Amino acid sequence: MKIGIVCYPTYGGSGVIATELGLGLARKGHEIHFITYRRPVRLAHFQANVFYHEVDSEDYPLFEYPPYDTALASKIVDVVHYQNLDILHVHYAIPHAAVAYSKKILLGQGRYIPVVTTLHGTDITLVGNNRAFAPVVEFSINKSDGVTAVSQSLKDDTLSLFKIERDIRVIYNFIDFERFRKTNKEHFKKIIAPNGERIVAHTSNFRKVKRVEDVVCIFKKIVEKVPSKLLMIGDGPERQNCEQLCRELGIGNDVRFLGKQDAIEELLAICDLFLIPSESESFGLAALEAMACEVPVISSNSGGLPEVNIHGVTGFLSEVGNVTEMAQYAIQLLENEEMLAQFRANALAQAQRFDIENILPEYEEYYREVIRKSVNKVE
Ligand code: GMT
Repeated sequence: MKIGIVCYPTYGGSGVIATELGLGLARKGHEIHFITYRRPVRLAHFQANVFYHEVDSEDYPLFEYPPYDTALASKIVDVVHYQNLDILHVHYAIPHAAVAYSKKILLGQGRYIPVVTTLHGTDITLVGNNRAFAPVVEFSINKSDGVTAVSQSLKDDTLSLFKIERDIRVIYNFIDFERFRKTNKEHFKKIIAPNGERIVAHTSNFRKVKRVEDVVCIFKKIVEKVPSKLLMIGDGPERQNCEQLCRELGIGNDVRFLGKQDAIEELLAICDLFLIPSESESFGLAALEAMACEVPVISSNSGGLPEVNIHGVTGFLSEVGNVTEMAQYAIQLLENEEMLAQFRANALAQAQRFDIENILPEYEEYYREVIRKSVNKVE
């Protein structure tokens, strides 16, 4: 198939999933066309049947905001037409509602392009916080030929927030074990934890919703009982406050802020525990990445996290904000070598359920189904 992928190209999970999906499909022989305003972070190397089309929405002195949606719609029309795509896969209803324009324009040219939209969460929670976006998100979902959600919880939230006229297929996020697996990085470990301390990690884009200050508060309680180090991986709006809090709590020397990292798997390989206390999380790809590297997870129980992290098996889950309980669970695990080893094995086994090798065929099958149903469609 010739597949166009429209995504948000940043370090966020949706961009990662869109890119890895495209690369995986390309390995299986499909021709993949990424359409986005910047090269996606994980699209680093040349691959024969992968193409990248940059959306160029230059600033124009007359306009206060660059007209990104218009530029995107035009680029989609161009790529679908000249590359003769079979299907478009759009990651996020917002900001990619512009796809609806492209469909109409192409229809005027006698071309029906089927569109699959994958919901990743933030577009849905955005509407939860601001109803002003609801009509556009609802329209994008209802006008798609196929809609997928990355967890059952996100599907349920979408159905309760919007008037949805079509079926939503749950296709879970996935992990590539070629890359995410436990490898021997003892030399890193010696630098970060020279006295054999436990290593705890958190990865995110440091948005408010990630509750990074909870990560610090949990760690403060951990380090009082178990000699440990905390790796804070990623960057974003809350990083500064978080660093300040570490200083105020007197744990600055035990916490390393590493910023955005490309080879996260090399850091996860030396970790004993992963913390993700998010306020809302449609899936929690970061938790899955940790589990694939045999790292148990202490998380909140929000959104899709309970579908990934299994309480008492791969880690523990608590109510959002219950840092005391999360710290107790963490200490319980870190102090018990046997239990930790069992949870590590369980985390890996659970992550294997989300192996890219199992999930890619689900997308391929779904594309075929959507294309089949779109034949002879005129609206
Ligand atoms: O969580 C973020 O801030 C990033 C966001 C994104 O758009 O990349 O992540 C969302 O999509 C990921 C991939 O499907 C999920 O693993 C995250 O749980 C989801 N984030 C939220 O729902 C807040």
